[in-house]
Amino acid sequence: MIVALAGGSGSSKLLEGLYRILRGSLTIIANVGDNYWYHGLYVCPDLDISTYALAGKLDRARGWGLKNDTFHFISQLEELGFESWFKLGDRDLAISVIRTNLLRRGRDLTSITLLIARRLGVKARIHPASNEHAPTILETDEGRMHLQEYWVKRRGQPRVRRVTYGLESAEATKEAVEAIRSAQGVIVCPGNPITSIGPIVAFEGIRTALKSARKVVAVSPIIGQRAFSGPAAKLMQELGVPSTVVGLSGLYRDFVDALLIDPVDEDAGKQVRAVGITPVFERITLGSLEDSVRVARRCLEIMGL
Ligand code: FO1
Repeated sequence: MIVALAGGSGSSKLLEGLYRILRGSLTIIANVGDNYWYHGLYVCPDLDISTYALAGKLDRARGWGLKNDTFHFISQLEELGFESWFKLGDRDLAISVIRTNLLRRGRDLTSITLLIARRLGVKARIHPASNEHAPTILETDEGRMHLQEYWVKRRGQPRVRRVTYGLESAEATKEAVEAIRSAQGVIVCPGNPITSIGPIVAFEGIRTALKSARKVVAVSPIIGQRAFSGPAAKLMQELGVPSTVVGLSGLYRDFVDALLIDPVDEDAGKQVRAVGITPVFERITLGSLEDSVRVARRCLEIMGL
């Protein structure tokens, strides 16, 4: 069994390649820091992005939501003068309705996520990092706000001073911790280290399990000493972390053994090695499924698989 830590659309691209190779031998631990209560519904974007990617239903161009979805629900909210900035699609809405109702009936997020994945024909296991609500909150120059409010409503514009992960009232699931403990290897997908991967590895149970995992390989979300998308780079810089593979290595040094880096970042190899991580050079732009499969294979090779 191979475990992948995933969050966001960057991660989903590698998940597609891993799933192609591993099918039922893949377990995903997905970020829950971006889960958001919206019009009484519990929306879990990273659980859904992972599920839809594996089911072949993700809108790849957007990187979230279901392909061929419509937005009548949102249009109606807008017409009624209610909040409509979070563009939850109509089909996507069905998933959130089911999830919210099952939660209200006492089922936990782990079993609900497995049920939805199974109903969509997914053979891999997808586990939320936690069953509890553990929101990623940003302290900004415009006040405290949830990640979705910062990212989607405010387009990542406020200046960020601090990020917290809601760890006081939440812990990692036993399924997530056990999956890492018994895995042949763990892959950290190319997600934003602050908002996608950070909230997963912040759970003590997960971090401890990662430190004794057989082998942990990460794929950099940063290419060419620049971060993947504008707000992500801005966020890292405002938190005092250079948005480079060297900055990333500093964040991952406790638990990652090897880091896949694009050859354009060859100069950073020495500094990555200096923090105790082995740099592995590989083209990591995941434009096509072939790219995703090639990078996924490389990760497994590094693990000796
Ligand atoms: N991202 C956007 O940029 N705008 C949206 O309106 C939006 C709606 C949305 C609805 C459901 C869902 O599962 C994800 C959605 N996302 C949207 C993506 C989401 O905000 C983030 O990309 C993730 O939370 C980070 O992984």
